[in-house]
Amino acid sequence: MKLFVLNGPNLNMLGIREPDIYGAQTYSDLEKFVRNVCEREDIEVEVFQSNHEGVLVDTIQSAYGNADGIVINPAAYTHTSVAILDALKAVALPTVEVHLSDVSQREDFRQISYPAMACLEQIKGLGFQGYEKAILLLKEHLAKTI
Ligand code: CA2
Repeated sequence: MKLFVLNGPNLNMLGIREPDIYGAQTYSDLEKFVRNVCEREDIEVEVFQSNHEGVLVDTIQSAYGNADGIVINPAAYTHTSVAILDALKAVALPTVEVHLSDVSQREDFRQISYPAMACLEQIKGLGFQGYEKAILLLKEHLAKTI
């Protein structure tokens, strides 16, 4: 079983500012956390981060034939990107959307998620644990379908 874990713009800045919203840990801590969970669960993983919408679309497309599922935190593109939604629909892989913060309790502009329309579930407000929950959810889902 292989997963792609994709992170969108500014998540590489984690731990540098706004620790009250996103926590004090860094992006490198997040990557380590995801790798540890996947190793424990015997899942192969590739972890990506990009600040560029087109690169995220290219990476989603490259999951086709190369991964069984996708965990994605599209960051700010969550609220704007029909291109990311279309890419997820195009590859049609089981996908879970994750947000570190509870976007439902934040500004109005964060209340829409385009990618969520192509996702099994949206997990929000659990910090790094949200990625673990998403990985376990995909593992369970794929065990029934592969
Ligand atoms: O809660 C999340 O995981 C978000 O996807 C994070 C995005 C935000 O635009 C989404 O609405 C919710 C922001 C990414 C990280 O932004 C930083 C800003 C300042 C310092 C460090 C990271």
